[in-house]
Amino acid sequence: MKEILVVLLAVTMVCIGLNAHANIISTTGAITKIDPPESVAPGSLEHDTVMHAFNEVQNYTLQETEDISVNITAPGTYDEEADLTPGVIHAGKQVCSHFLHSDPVGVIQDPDYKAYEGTATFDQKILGLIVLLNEREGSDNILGAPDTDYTDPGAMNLRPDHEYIIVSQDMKTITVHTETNLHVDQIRVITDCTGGVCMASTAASSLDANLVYESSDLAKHLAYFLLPIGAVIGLVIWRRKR
Ligand SMILES: [Ca+2]
Ligand SMILES: [Ca+2]
Repeated sequence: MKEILVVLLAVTMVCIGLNAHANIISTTGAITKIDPPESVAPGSLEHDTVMHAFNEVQNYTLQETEDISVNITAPGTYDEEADLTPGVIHAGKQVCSHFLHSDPVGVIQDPDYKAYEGTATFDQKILGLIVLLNEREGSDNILGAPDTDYTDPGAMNLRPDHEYIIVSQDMKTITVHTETNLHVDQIRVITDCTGGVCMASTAASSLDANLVYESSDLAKHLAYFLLPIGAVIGLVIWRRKR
């Protein structure tokens, strides 16, 4: 019996280690989750009513020279640059990253624009948001999706009286209202992937009404469920043979 417990514990630990990742688990309004696109360069992923959101790197440990400066690090409403709560995510931290992108069809001149509003919820806590171009540049090489082209980056910039971001008290949901014309509006969200999130991820996915549950998640969670059972059966058979 003691051996069975040890095997169960060991398999559970493997599950936690392998599944250190963070997901966009639900979206509302204009924000729609997609797989990482080929490009988010201006003109390459356009839509007049959809702000696209996708996961970038997963479970990445920031290296020695890779401190990441961010613009928002606390719950609250941000509708101008003066509201920002800047900070640094330091080397050694395990992070996941996510990207939001709006780009209206064609080129719209001031004062016209397309407005996008919606929410995105993550299964892990947000460490920081990048909404300004200064911080955005330099983070693409570290946190960008490996096969996505980030040429000619943009940022949200929080135009006063027009644009805002609300970060929820639990640091897991953002509400975005952005207005885009000439260029693109882009936001990078960095979440905490310290340790593992196997149990947390499963619980969050099954609790959420509008969850984005991919077939790969289902297969993974099924594997996590079956692995310990298989291990125990194997151990019992092995002990009976001795
Ligand atoms: Ca455009
Ligand atoms: Ca804008």
